[in-house]
Amino acid sequence: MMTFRITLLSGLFTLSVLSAACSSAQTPPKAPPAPDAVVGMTNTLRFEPDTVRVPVGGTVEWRNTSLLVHTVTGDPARATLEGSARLPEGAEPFDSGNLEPEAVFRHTFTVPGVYGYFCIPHEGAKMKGVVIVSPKQ
Ligand SMILES: [Cu+2]
Repeated sequence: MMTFRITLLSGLFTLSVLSAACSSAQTPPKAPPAPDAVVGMTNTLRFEPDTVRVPVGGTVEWRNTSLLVHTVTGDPARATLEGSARLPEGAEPFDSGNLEPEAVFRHTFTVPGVYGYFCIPHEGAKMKGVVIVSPKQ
C-alpha cells in the first residue's frame, strides 16, 4: 500500500514537471517592441506616409515595400540638394545604407524636433520624408 502511494505521488510529480516544461516550450520567443510609426518605401519613389509623428524616445520603422533599393538618410552632409535633410540641434545623423526590397530599418529618436531625411539614389526625384519628434509632456 505504501509503495503504491509513493509511486502515485512520484507519477503526479513527473506529470506536473512535464506540463511545466511543455507550457514554457509553448511560450513564443520575445518579439522586439512594436515601432511607434511605420513608413513604407514605394516603387513610385515616395516614403509613405511622408510625415510621421512620434514621442521622444520613439522608434520609426521603415519597410522597403518596393522592388527598388532605397536608403533612409537623415544626414545633411550626405545631401547634394538644399533641403534634402535637416536635424534638430544636438541630434546625431543617421543612415540606413542600401535597403534591398523587403529590408527593414529602425531608428530611435532621442532628441525632440523636426527631422528631414531623404533617399540617396532618389534624392533628385525628391524622395524625402519628415519625422516630428515631440518632447515629453
Ligand atoms: Cu529611393
